[in-house]
Amino acid sequence: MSEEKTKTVVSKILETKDITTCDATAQMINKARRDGVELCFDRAASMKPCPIGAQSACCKHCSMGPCRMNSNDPYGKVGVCGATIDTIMARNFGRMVATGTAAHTDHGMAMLDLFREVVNGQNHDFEIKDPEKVRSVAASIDIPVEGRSLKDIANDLYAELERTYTQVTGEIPFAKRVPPKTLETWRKLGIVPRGAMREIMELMHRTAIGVDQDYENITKQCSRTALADGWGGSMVSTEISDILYGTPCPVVADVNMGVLKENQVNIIIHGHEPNLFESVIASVNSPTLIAAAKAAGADGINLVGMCCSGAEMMSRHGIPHAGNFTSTEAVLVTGAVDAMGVDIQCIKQGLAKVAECYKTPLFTTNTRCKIEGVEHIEFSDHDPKACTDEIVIKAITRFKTRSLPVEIPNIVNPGVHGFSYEYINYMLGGSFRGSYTPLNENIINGRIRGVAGVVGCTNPRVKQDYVHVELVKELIKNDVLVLQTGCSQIALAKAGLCTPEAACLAGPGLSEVCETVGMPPVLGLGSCVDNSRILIAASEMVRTGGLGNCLADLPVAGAAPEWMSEKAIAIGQYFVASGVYTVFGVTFPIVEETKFHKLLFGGLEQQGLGKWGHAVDPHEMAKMMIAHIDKKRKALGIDKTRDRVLLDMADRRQIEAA
Ligand code: SF4
Ligand code: MSK
Repeated sequence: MSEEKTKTVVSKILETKDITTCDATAQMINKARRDGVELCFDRAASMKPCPIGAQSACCKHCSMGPCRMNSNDPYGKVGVCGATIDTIMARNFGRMVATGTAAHTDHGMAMLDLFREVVNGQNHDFEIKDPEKVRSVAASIDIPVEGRSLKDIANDLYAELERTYTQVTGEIPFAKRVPPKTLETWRKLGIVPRGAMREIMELMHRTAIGVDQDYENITKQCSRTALADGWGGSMVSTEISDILYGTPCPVVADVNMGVLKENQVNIIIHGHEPNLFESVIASVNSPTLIAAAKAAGADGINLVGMCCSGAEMMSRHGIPHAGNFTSTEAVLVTGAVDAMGVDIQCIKQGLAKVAECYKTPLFTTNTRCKIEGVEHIEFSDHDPKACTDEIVIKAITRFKTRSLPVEIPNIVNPGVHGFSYEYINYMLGGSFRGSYTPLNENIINGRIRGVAGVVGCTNPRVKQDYVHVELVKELIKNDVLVLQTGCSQIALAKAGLCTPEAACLAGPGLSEVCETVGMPPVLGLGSCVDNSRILIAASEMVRTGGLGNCLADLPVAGAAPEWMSEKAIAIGQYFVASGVYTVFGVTFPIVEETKFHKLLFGGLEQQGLGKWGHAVDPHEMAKMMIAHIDKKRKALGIDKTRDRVLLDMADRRQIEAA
């Protein structure tokens, strides 16, 4: 590396202990610095965020601007067109929701395209792996299943789910899964989604110059669009992935950079859609390619995941996982990665430079996501192995010609992952009468105080993994059961909290339940589109009874402590619109004490929905979430039962029998 380049990096140096709590990533940051290679952490340190943009107080929606508001006196001026601070912030927020929703729904549509072709017999490279799930999803939206062939049911299911995207009037199919009282609130507010394409289009239209200039009206369309994501595109994506590749059930999987093997051909797949990854699994198991790897001097081929497709494959197949979003460049610093294949979403352009520095072949594979200067090997559902075999062959060549020293952090964290909604049902109720009744009973009797969904990204603007881990530790210590997805799940896995043994860190009530059932206090559900599993689980809690009539009644809360993507804003808004108190960390794109702020952080709750919260400190965040859970317990009249947490033998037998 050139001396000049090294100096640039060192001049902006931050102590690794201030950057990450992940020891493997810290080791690689130090190595990158020695090598003079810049990572996202260095770029974050040298790129000061624009304070006006951070508060969403600027607009560039037309060429009369850009217009910047003064956040100290937000009502002191308006844009050239007269737009107020509330209009500007609501429009900016709306466009984030639209983008995030578009990402998840486009992903879901790709899954649905493949499903259609499999059902029509136009694609023989993939198949339906979980026929029971075809029937259960179909039945959940009133498609007759009794006495019908799988093909007929699947055809009808496709036709119904296509409406999630294309329908111009009416309600999306999965609205039928929404608890009736929640749906009634949505209908009253006019926010039941029609079809995702229509909602995204309308939101983009309404946020243009001179269209919707009423922040409350814009926010309604934000909710309607976000709901088309959570109960639409994301849910379709999860359900079809389960149908085509199998519904997850718990598997033991290793997480962290130590899953790379010096004497093997290491291949990392990173992104979001499972199709690429599933095909790579087939390629790395090809006897011909294994023989080629051995002929090149390797002991074998080692397939590893990262980010969300990694989380999905870990949950479904137990494939090892090397790290979350902020570690995707750092893992290349090991020098041990012989190829990285990426598809869509959260793929940093910075990967290209780091890959070049460490001579790792990087491949884009999806026509929607190319990177300037990076080799593209198009992945096709019709000949999937053409792409994935080539990636493996190029990885073998790189292994054979490895010329840089390899340094793999010797850290591996085993854990249990793959808690689908269906498995939680089975785990709690047993195979004969799977149900959420034991969960509800344990919430009512106070052993479990409530349930929290802790999800989302990591962000180099905050210490990697720290907020996730501290928040979750505090929640479980207070008997809050935690459900996880995405990069957050990987942070907790690295901290060792995805093991049944971690029950010892939970409060007395939650640890008792965990020990009885044999589950961790932190349940990993998969990738970021799999947040839809949390919606389904929450709906089942309402249906099971005893915890109110709608999602907003439940003693639950959500958090994305280190969020960074617009997808996270869409997810947050669909949880809020579904009735969940949702707390974000890092920063929130809003000027406090404005009318728009008051609407998102309080007004929506008064309309019968949930509300947003924001805190940077994980302990403060936990306090806010627990206070909300306690508020809901009180409203349900179950607040007194929490006094009874020390269990005698009779109590234990009751849990076991439940
Ligand atoms: Fe300025 Fe209005 Fe144009 Fe936005 S839309 S840039 S506030 S003039
Ligand atoms: S990958 S959206 S950084 S969770 Fe889904 Fe992770 Fe957030 Fe991307």
